[in-house]
Amino acid sequence: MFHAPIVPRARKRSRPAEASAPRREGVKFEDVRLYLVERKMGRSRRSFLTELARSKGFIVEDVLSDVVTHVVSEDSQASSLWAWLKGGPVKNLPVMHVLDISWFTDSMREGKPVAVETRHLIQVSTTPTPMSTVSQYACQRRTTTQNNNKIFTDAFEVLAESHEFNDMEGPCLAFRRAASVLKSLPWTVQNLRVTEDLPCLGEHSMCVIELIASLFTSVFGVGPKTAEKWYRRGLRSFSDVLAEPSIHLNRMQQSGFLHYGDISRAVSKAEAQALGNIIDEAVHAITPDAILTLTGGFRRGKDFGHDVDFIVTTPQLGKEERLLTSVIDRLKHQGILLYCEYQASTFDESKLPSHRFEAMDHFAKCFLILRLEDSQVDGGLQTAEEDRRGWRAVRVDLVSPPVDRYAFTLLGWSGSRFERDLRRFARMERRMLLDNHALYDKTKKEFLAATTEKDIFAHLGLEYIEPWQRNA
Ligand code: DCT
Ligand code: MG
Repeated sequence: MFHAPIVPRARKRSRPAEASAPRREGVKFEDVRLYLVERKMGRSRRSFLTELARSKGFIVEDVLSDVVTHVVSEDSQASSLWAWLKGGPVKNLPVMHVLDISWFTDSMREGKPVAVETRHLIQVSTTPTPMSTVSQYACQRRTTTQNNNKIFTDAFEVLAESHEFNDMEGPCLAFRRAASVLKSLPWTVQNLRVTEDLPCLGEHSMCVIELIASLFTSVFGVGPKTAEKWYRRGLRSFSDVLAEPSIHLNRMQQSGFLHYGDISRAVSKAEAQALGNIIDEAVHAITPDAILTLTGGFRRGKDFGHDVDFIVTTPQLGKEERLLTSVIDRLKHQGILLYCEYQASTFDESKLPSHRFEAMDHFAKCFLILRLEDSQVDGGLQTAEEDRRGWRAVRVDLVSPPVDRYAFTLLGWSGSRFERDLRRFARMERRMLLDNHALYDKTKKEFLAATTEKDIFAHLGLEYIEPWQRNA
């Protein structure tokens, strides 16, 4: 599973390397993940409080993300804090506690996370959210020189000038007004969702925002941070990036640019089937009784996907990792391996399941780009008319869990939001922890075994739901 979507959408997985993972030794409260808001608190006080909390066994995340459970802020004005939070990337804000420093100090004093009381909560007043109160009139907005949305306002102003040059007053004024609204925001627009309530943003402005927000992240191997860095350096197109001598693309990004056209195009069911045949041949040439299962969107019955996901394992517990590396070698010798990133297993069966939706599982896996020939696909490739190459690049993910974890991986990798809610249901309704590795019952303090997905649903006291009914 990779980061280059067909259409701009949230990255499939955040790489642990990109988010500075908090230290893990001495952690006492697995379920509580703090995030200290630096604004108003200041950097040095924030790092002091971070060290203090970690020394008491708390997990403190360096970056605000969906894994955070408790956001702690000091002296922030509720409305601007909430505006900033809602303008950010987190989707789980509704289930996060947004707390005053008093909760933090109470918890430090007690040496454990104290129960959240009303006095701890930073609540935005019952008036409409700050976004909907942004006036359409500049004379009712406070706009400092701190422009948090220069990325977008630069583009709007260029478009306004070009329309002015062509005597198109209407669009010119529209882009100027849109730029003016974004300049007044105390936070940076991260995606279209947060702009829905803003005034003066018409359809064209929204398109520009979406284009810019996803300009570079649609390249395989380029995340939001790199995209932002390139944009801030004035780069506006792929050719700008490729022509810029100071930019050194890593292997992943090189492949992303090299195969951009192919891997930005949807993969059809027939192409997925053809890839299944290729992987099946490779797997069973190495281990005749190996287990190969199609997962991801195609298992849920989707007709198209942005990649093809498989589970590859072996009935002999512990041999799965060697099987994966042998499959990779075989694909390489067949001359169809265009790119490979292999991640060895870091699975630790003593660790409790993590409820972090975005956490990558610890099983051995590989992210591939494979060359798929037209002749291998029933009905031929999904390529553009003028494309006469006779092949296309396709992204394929392979994950290799130990066979006793197969059911959990199959459930997890069959995915979509359904899986996230299954984990949330387990945690909130059953005091159980579920992830791609295991199911743990916190009441009985034991792991629950499962050889099929149905076993897991039964442990959770849920009616079994077929994969094609999980397109939540
Ligand atoms: N997954 C996971 N852990 C993550 C992210 C995803 O276990 N941190 C699972 C959920 C779905 C599965 O991996 C495949 O991921 P995607 O290919 O991104 O999802 P998809 O449903 O297959 O989407 P698409 O059809 O676009 O490939
Ligand atoms: Mg997929």
